Amino acid sequence: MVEKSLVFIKPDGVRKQLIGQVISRFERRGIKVIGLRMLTLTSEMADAHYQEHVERPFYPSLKKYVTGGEIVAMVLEAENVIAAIRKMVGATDSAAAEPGTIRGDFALTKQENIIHASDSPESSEREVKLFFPELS
Ligand code: 3AN
Repeated sequence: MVEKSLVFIKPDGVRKQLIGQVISRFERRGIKVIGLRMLTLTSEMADAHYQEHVERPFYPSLKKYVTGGEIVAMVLEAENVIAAIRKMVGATDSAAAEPGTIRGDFALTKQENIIHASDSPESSEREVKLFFPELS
């Protein structure tokens, strides 16, 4: 089944000039970029995007980090792409992420982990609507 995934390169990824390298990994795998935009997350968008984390103790720090610089958001499309991208991204805690994954190659901490990718068809639908209403 053809799926869409909402991915964004977080402020640390943009600051480390990894935009091209991250997008190349998806393109060379045969995944299509069907939407692409650079933006800075507002407080409201961060709360909406991380709705399941807003009450967590780490959320104030997470919010400061994700709203603290430009991000590059994109919609990626291919067959069964949500799970494939999550594998390419690697574990949430970059220190534990396998080498060869984006986090395993470019990051070392749990919070500053370079990239977000939708974790299910339900999150993808919600997140694409939030970032790219014209594509949902
Ligand atoms: P993933 O990004 O792998 O889907 P989530 O959805 O559990 O992981 O977490 C969203 C983001 O929140 C992570 N990418 C990371 O930046 C941050 N985060 C998650 N858990 C923690 C934690 N225990 N401490 C600090 N930041 C965290």
